[in-house]
Amino acid sequence: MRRSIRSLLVATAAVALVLPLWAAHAASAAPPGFSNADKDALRNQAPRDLAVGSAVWAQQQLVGYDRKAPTEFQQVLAGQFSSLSPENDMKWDAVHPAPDVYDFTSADALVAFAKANHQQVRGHTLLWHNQNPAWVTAASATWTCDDARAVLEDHIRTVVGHFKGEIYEWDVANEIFQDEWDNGGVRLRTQANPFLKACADDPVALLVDAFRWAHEADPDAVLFLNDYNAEGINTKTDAYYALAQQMLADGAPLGGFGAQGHLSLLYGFDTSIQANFERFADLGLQVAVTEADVRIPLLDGQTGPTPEQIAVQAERYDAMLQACLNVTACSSFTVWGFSDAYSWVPGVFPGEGWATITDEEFTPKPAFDALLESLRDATPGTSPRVG
Ligand code: 9MR
Repeated sequence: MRRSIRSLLVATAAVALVLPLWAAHAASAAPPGFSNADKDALRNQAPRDLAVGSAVWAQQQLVGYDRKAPTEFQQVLAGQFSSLSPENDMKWDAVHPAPDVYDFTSADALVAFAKANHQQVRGHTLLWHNQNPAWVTAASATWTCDDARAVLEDHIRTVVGHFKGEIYEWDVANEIFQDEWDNGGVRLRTQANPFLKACADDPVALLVDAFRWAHEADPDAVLFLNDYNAEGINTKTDAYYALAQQMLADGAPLGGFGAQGHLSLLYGFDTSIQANFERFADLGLQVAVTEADVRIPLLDGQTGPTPEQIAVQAERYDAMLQACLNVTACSSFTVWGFSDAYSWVPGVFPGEGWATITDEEFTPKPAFDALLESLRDATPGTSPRVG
């Protein structure tokens, strides 16, 4: 019978009752009921220099966190992962709801949870065409490039400055290239992104400055470009490769390239991900898998995935992790939520789902087992990177 995280929680809780005092002290970093020394935790099997993360929507899951009474979700999040990404809590609409108002309530809750559980935080995101507050959309209609620059600079300096020292990697620019199938093909989003639009005459200069502002606000954070459909070598990643070279030549403190890793079994898997990572690493950049999930088409009348779909899902997750493990410059591997209970997928892709590594009750799927095994094989016997 397959092991479930729920049964592990119960088992560790029982062991905790008979732990001697010295052991209780050693285990105090973990929330009650879940030991971070658990051999079956992803974070404990990862190589020391690889963060293994999950996205979490802190406003929904972490506000009000009580270390002494964590929810089951919080116990798994703390026990399995060494890194957290704010699914929505650091986006413009969350932290900057009005021109002169910054609200870090739920983002601070995420950072506090991460600290309490010896986790790192990946910041997400500072420049994007989605989830901008209404005031940005309205004001941008009449922005000059100088106006846009002033608004973006204030935002970046304030947000990155607020979290100075707390964030190891920031997705500074997210999804700034269109796709091949978009009107105009692969090119910078100088229409959909209000900041790039206002500065369409020289969007790269704006990007260089955005990275510079972020770097000045927190010199220790590694600053990333991040996008979907950016796993393999394709026209979009070719454009990123050229942009990265240009930004570096222009002196931008660009430090990393993130492939989100939102895959679907409706499409094939591009096996050039490792080669893609290697070419960015050769520029001196870190690379990362930042938002992995693998959604499964569930046809009408299909109550769950077929065994074959489940196996292919595990292979795809594992292929992304393998590419990361095989490239020394890969610094983090993050899943975009670990449970189907809270996945963004069904709401956005009707007819697709089952995209994460545990089911709605946090029972590990074969994809979870595949990741754990690969981490274990990569570095047998290592201990957590953080904590
Ligand atoms: O998972 C996020 C979901 O809760 C939001 O509704 C959505 C809004 O755009 O954003 C999702 O996260 C996205 C991430 O920020 C950037 N890459 C794609 C992710 C999935 O859409």
